[in-house]
Amino acid sequence: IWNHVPAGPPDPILGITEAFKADKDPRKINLGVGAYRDENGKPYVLPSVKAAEDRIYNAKADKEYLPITGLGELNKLAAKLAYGAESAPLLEGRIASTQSISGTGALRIGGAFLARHYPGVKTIYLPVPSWGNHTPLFRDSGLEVKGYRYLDKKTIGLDFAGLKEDLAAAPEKSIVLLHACAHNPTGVDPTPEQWAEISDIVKVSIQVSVSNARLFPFFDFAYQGFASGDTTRDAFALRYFVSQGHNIALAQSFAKNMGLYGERVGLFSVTTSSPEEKARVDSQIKILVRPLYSNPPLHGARIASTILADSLLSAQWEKEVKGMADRIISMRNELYNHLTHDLKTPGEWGHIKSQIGMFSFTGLTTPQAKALGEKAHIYMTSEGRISMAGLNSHNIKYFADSVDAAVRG
Ligand code: PLP
Ligand code: TYF
Repeated sequence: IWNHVPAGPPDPILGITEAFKADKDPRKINLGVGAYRDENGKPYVLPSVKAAEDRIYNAKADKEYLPITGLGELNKLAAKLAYGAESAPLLEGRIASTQSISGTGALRIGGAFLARHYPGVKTIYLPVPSWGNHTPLFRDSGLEVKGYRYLDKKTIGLDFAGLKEDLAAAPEKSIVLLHACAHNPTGVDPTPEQWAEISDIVKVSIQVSVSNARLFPFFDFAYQGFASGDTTRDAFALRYFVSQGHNIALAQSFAKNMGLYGERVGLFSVTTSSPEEKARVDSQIKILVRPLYSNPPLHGARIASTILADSLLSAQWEKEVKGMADRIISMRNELYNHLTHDLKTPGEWGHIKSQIGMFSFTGLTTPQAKALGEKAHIYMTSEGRISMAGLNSHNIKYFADSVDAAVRG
């Protein structure tokens, strides 16, 4: 009966882990998947998460189903974390939200909500390049997917002129996806001044009221705290847009910043114009979620809300996020120094230091990335993206030497 089903390609990112696992060389390094590793290359369970789990265990809570939109306490606390305690839509009770199966689930529910209810053009513009899963995810949720220029391959920096041109040319009332911080895969973020210009283009506010903005911004916020080490600073773009009166949609994830990857904790939210409108939107989100998975998982939601609800525990968590971000930043500096000063590797490597977040878009070509896998047992995406968190003081010299050899061919 399944004779006609063709074999599909492996996932371009998760496929790398398979190749890494099969490699028996002791020097091997996995820089493919974006998951934090500690100084010894090991997964890291945050002490604040362990403390929250102890509390949950000791409370001997039951395992009843959550409501369709998840743990209400988490929805409130997560909105405060992203939008800020002073945010007008938060204070005015007009943010509709649901807990989701991590960031991916938030994007998918968001896509489905927009496909069903957005009154404008059901096309979402993604940066080129964007996270590989964005295209299938939004297409499967019922939106048409197009791109806007983002990375300038020559400078390995932002193609700001191209971005502005493409967003200005996008049809009125289209949707635009923005990485709130720590752009994946490039590590290239707009500056605050550039964000302000992007906000204006999305709004084109000449006479139009913002509720009538030209484009509808959908923020993907998978790395709050991971970029700068400061959750408030990383929320700049999102909060700026909201302060400018934009109506926005938001996908949040606690996979990276709390290290809750496999627990699948995230949120989808959307700002509305009144508590009454919020209630209607909430009711439609429930109607979307119920036939998909009925209600979200419990344990991770309890962990995140336990941390966020307790001022001591959340202060501890903020320090731990900063610890992860700082380790990544120190790896950027070390790698840059090895390549530029020690090895004098041909090329310009400043972007390794200036890029932000989990990833560096190295500028290595697909053949060079392939050669690194085959000859040096170093695994990265074919577009030359490395997860900085896979580097540590034990393997960074070997990595830099191998990059140097690959570049010199
Ligand atoms: N969005 C971006 C840009 C990401 O990089 C990721 C994870 O790598 C996600 C969303 C969603 O991840 P998760 O579903 O694990 O929260
Ligand atoms: O490395 C990346 O860009 C991501 C990581 O369920 C990832 O693709 C892996 C699994 C998952 C979500 C994100």
